Amino acid sequence: MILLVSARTSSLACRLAFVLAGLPGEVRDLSLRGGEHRTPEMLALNPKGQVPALILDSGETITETPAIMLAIGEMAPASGLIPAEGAARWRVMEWLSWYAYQFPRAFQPAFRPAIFGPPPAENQIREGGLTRVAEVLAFIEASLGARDWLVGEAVTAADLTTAMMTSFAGFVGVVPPDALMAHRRRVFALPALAETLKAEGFAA
Ligand SMILES: N[C@@H](CCC(=O)N[C@@H](CS)C(=O)NCC(=O)O)C(=O)O
Repeated sequence: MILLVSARTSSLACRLAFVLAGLPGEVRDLSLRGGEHRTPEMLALNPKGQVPALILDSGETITETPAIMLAIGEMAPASGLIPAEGAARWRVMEWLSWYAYQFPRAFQPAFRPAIFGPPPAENQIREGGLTRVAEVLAFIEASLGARDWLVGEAVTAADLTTAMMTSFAGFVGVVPPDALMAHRRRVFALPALAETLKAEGFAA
């Protein structure tokens, strides 16, 4: 099994899940700048030309963060990343679906406003994105309350997409609420993640 990622991109969340799950296989870090995700070989594996992508031993490729998280969680049930059943499972899927909508809606205009409109509109588009980033973080903060983890008593896939978004907020210059910084510290302190976080360029 191979997980295709690129350091300092949203693929971080699936990369953390893959490592926490302890699945056999390789994490392959592609340079987006170098176009490594769009070589003929990579496009044959994933015509979307994006990371993350999970290449199964069968040769099938699974894309989209929520689907990859589900695959990883189901292949490693003991990890608890995707709870086995009931409301906890549905709640994690709810967070992942919400992430899949909110991340491009909020963070992409903040990162790359030029994709969404011509130069005169860029600043306004960026500002709109930054406002939505702050709203997304405030919503997570309110949902987390005084708890350590978003769902249940241990880390789940929902905490990994959240920790990634908390990091990305910093990249676009939005200061995350203290509670989310503390939440990210809890995620990043998981011993299994130390090497991966170093490889992604996060200080120990
Ligand atoms: N909907 C996808 C989005 C993946 C995505 O946007 N990946 C970006 C990195 S953050 C990418 O590969 N960009 C390179 C490109 O589109 O050429 C998911 O949630 O996994």
